[in-house]
Amino acid sequence: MRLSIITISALVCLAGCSVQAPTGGPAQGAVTIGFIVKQPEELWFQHEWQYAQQCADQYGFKLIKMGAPDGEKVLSAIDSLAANKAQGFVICTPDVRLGPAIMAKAKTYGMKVFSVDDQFVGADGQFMDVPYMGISASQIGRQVGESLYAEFKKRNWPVEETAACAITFDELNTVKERTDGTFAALTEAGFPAERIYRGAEKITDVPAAFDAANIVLTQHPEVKRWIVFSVNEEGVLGAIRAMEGRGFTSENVIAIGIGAGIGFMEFEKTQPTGYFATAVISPKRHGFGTTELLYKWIKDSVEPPKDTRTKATIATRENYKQVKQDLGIE
Ligand code: FCA
Repeated sequence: MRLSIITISALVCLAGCSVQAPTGGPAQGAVTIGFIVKQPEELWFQHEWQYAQQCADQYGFKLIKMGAPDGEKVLSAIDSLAANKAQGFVICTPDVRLGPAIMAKAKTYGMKVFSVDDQFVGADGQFMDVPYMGISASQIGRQVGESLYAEFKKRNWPVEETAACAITFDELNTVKERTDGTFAALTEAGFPAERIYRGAEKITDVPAAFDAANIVLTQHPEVKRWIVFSVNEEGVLGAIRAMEGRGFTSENVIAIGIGAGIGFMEFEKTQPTGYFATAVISPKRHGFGTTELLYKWIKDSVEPPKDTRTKATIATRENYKQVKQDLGIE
């Protein structure tokens, strides 16, 4: 499931690689912006880049996209951006506790910083006062729970044969809030809390979710029907693949992810899988929107809003094309 390093480097200038500045440096008044992401192999982040590039093309500034999966790569990415005369960057950090180090380095170069998806946490454990755009995580998690419960009821599944598999990653607040929200909505609707089994993943990707789900499945061979939720689409997909490996199909799995990539690919398959719906969030708002706010901050000194939360729309195989069109995503 992981893309090879060659594929990744073809997609992205990994942190530390040098980007040639135009001869003589950027023209007077020219703007250069970086867009650093923690997991460049994840579709969500590739889509954020795609929309950030649309913004750069529309306004005519230079965009440098970089993948930085750890702290060292983040810091060298910022050095590389400085060498390319970037005035600022948008970042989804690989670790929210890097916030103070990132801000300190950006300050030495006089760069502006806009955080996206994952919010910086300071040494005191509080969220940092840095412009941020993220999803309305608890609310979206709840939407997932309500939709899962509605489908469970619609199918008339006997509760004693059904359990929920939650693939979680509690180290990161924005994703913990999602699975906590789903748990709350399911239990408030009447699903028994003791039938929700958690599998903690080591990182938020498909192979890690696959491993976490296999542990849950091994522990609960008695379960005949599964409800599945997680922090993102990858978490749900890993669980579905693990379930398929044990003979579960769309007939006995109801899974809902959060994202705007892999879920659509599941819907495009002729044979339905357990992937029942996606809470569609917008990589356009996060990619284009953050980059545009940062550009205006650099160019026209327009201060961006401090905290922006975006919403989700639940889409199934039946209506996902319309939902994508409504959100203006390709
Ligand atoms: C976090 C998750 C990603 C994506 C993003 C909006 O960064 O790790 O998968 O859901 O929030």
